[in-house]
Amino acid sequence: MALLSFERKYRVRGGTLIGGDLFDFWVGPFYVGFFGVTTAFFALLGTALIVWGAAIGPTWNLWQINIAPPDISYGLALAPMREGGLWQVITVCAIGAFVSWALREVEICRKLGIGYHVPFAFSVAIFAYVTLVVIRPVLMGAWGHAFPYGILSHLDWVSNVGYQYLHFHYNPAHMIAVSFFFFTTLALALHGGAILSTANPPDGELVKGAEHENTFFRDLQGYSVGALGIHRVGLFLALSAGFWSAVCIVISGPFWTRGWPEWWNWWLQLPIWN
Ligand code: 07D
Ligand code: 07D
Ligand code: U10
Repeated sequence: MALLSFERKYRVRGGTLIGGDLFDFWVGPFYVGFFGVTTAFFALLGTALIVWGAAIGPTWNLWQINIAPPDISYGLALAPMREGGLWQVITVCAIGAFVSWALREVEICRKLGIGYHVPFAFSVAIFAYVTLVVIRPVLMGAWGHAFPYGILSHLDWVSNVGYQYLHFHYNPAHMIAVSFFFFTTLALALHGGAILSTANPPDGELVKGAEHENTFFRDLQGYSVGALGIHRVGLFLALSAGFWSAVCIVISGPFWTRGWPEWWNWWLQLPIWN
C-alpha cells in the first residue's frame, strides 16, 4: 500500500486543542492545525529577524553571523533593537515556535490516539533551551548571560562560560549529563545493531525475532530488558541527558559562583578525615 493511501485512513478530523475544525487539514504531508500556523508564523518571523540582524551586522559569512543578547548593564530590561532587542524578540519567536511545534505534536498524538511520549521528550529539549536563555539569565539578573545566536559565537559562549568556572568538567551535573549522552549512544547502537542483525538477515537466511534478541543479551550479560523495555531505557537515558544538562548550567552562576574543582572540597572536609 502506498504510504499516502495508508495514511489517509488516519487523516481524521478532531483531536485539536484549539481552533476546532478551522485549521484541521493537511498541506502535502504536513498536518497544519492551529499550532502549525503559529509555528509557521514564529519561525518565519524569527528567521526574517535573524536575516535583518545579519543585514545590519558586519558580515554575511554564515559561520560568523552573530546576534548577541543585550549587554549585562541592561539587566532584565528591554533593550533597543540594535543593542540586543533583536535577540530578545528572536528568543520570543524561538520559544513560540518550539512550544507550538510541541503542541502540534500533541494534536497529532490525539488524532492517532497514541501516548504523548514524543511531545514530552521534545519538551525536555525546550526546557534545556529555556534554561539557557530565560531561567538562568533571570536568576542571574541580566539577559546578557544568555548565549548569542550564531554558529561560531555560540561555541565561544560555551567555552567562555566553561572557563569562568575554571574547569567545567568538574561540574558534577555536567558529569552526569555527559555520561547519559554517552550511555544513550551505546544503547541506540546496541538496539540498532540487535534489530538489524535479527530482522534484516542476508538473502536466503531466515528473519529472526524477539527470541533471538532476548537470547543474545541473556547469553552476553545474563539479562534481556525486552522489546518494550529497551525503548523505555532509551527514552529515559536521552531525557536524562537533556535534564541533567539543564541542571548543570542552571547551577553554574545562580547556585555556584566559584570554580567547579573547588566544589569537590566537601570531600576533603568530611569529618572522617580528622
Ligand atoms: C542532528 C537534528 C537537526 C538539527 C540541526 C541544527 C540551526 C541553526 C542558524 C545559520 C543535533 C539546525 C541548526 C537551525 C542555524 C543560523 C542563524 C540535532 C540534529 C542540524 N545549538 N552546539 C551545533 C543549536 C547550544 C554546541 C550545530 C541550536 C547551546 C557545541 C548547530 C541550539 C550549547 C556544538 C547547532 C543550540 C551548544 C554545537 C549542530 C538551540 C549547549 C558543536 C547541532 C536552539 C547545548 C556543533 C558549529 C546538531 C557545531 C553544534 C544548533 C544550543 C553547544 C549549528 C539550534 C548554547 C559545542 N549547534 N549549542 O547536530 O558544529 O544537533 O557547531 O538551543 O560542535 Mg549548538
Ligand atoms: C539546548 C538544544 C535545544 C534545541 C531545541 C530545538 C531548531 C529547529 C530546524 C532542523 C541541550 C531547536 C530546533 C532551531 C531546527 C530544522 C529544520 C539541547 C539544547 C529546543 N561538554 N558545557 C553541555 C560535553 C565542556 C559547557 C551539554 C562533553 C568543556 C557549558 C552536554 C564535553 C567546557 C555548557 C555537554 C564537554 C564545557 C555545556 C550540552 C567533552 C567548555 C552548557 C548538551 C567530551 C570549555 C551545556 C543546557 C545540551 C548545557 C553544556 C557535553 C566539555 C562547558 C552535557 C561531552 C569542559 C557552558 N556540555 N563543556 O545541553 O548544559 O543539550 O546546556 O569534553 O551550557 Mg559541556
Ligand atoms: C522514528 C521512529 C520510527 C520511524 C521514523 C522515525 C523516530 C518507529 C516508523 C523518524 C526518524 C527519521 C525519519 C530519521 C531522521 C530524523 C532525524 C535525523 C532527526 C532530525 C530531523 C530533521 C533534520 C528533519 C527536520 C525537518 C523538519 C522539521 C521539516 C521542516 C518543515 C517545514 C519547513 C514545514 C513545517 C510545518 C509546519 C510549520 C506546519 C504546517 C505548515 C505548513 C505546511 C506551511 C504552510 C503554512 C500554513 C498553511 C499556515 C499559514 C502560515 C501563516 C499564517 C504564517 C504567516 C507568517 C508571516 C510572518 C507572513 O521511531 O520508528 O519509522 O520514521
